[in-house]
Amino acid sequence: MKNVGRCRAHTNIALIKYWGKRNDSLFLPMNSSLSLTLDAFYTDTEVILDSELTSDAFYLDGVEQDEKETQKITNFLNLFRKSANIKTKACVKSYNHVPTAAGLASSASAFSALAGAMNQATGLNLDLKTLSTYARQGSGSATRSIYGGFVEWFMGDDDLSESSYAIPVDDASWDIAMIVLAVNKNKKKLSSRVGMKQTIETSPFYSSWVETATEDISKMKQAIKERDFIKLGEITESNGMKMHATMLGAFPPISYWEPDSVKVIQCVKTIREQGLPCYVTMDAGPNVKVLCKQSDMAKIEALLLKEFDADRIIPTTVGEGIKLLNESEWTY
Ligand code: 2P0
Repeated sequence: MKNVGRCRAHTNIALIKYWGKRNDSLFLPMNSSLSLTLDAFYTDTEVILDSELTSDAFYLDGVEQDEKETQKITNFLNLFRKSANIKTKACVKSYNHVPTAAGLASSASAFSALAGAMNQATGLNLDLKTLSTYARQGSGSATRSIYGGFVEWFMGDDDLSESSYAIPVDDASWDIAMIVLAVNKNKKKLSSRVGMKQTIETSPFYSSWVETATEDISKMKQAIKERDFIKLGEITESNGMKMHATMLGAFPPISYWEPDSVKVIQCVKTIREQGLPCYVTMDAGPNVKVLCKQSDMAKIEALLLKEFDADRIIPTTVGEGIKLLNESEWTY
C-alpha cells in the first residue's frame, strides 16, 4: 500500500529574530519571533509511505543522502507516525529552489514542506497551527514557513510543545519586498544550533536580548497594523543588530560577518540618505537582506549594481504559505 503527499513551502526571513532555545529537544524558543515569507526561495517535497519499504530513504535534488542526513528525516517523520499510529517507512524526495548564489539556509522551507507532505500522506489532516508545532521540531525557523506574509511564532509556555506555534499576522500585500545580497555562498562554519547555545551560555547580554526582542515584537505588530514601512524597517534593522551584538558578547565571540557584509550595510545607509527607505537584516551567515518597498526595488537594485555583481543581487517579493501539489504539478 502506498500513500503520497506533496507540498511546497517558501523560506522566510525573521525581522524579529529567534536566537536560542529554552528546550533543545522540543525546539522551544527563548523569545517569540516575527518573519516575512519570501517568494523566490522554496522547497518542493514528496513523501511516499510504502508498506514494502524496510527503511526510510531521503533524496535531495536527486541525490540519495547519507545515514546521518536520513536519520534527521526519520526522527521528524516519527513525530507524524506516532500521531497516526503507523510504522510505515517512507521515501522522501526534496528539491530546493534557492538560487545557488543566495547562500541561504533552507531548513525553514525544507521542514515546512516535509511537514505539509507528511500531513497529507498520513491523512492526519492537522490544522495549520498544529502543523506549525510539528515543523518547529525539525527546525525552529520552519515553524513560520507554514504561512505567507508576516508571521509570528509564539514562544509559548514552559515545556508545552503545543503552546509554541505560528500564526499569520498580515498577508503583507502592501508595498513590501526584499533584496538578498549574497556575500558568500559557502556553508557557514558555525551552525545556528551551536551558535545559539554558546550565546545563551556565555553572553552577558543575553537577558537584555530576550527583553528587547519581546518589546520589539509588539512595536512591530503596531507598525504592521499601521502599514508604517519606516517604523517596520527601523525595528527590523535594530533587532537584527541587537542579535549580532549579543553574539559578539559570547565567549569565544561569535561573528558571521565578512568585509562585504559591512560594505552592503554602508551602501544601504547611503541609499537611505538619498531618500529611498531601505533597511538591513542578517542571519547566521554573512549575507545581507535588504527590506524595501516593492515600488523602490528597481531603483535600489540599480544603485547596488554600482557596487556589487549582478549575480549577487537577488530580488524577491512576498511569498505564500504551504501549498499541496497534485500529481500534474509535480514536474520532477
Ligand atoms: C531566525 N535564525 O529567526 C534566526 C535568526 C538565524 C538567525 O532560525 O536549531 O535553522 O534548526 O532551530 O531555525 C536559524 O536557525 O535553527 C534561525 P534550529 P534554525 O530565522
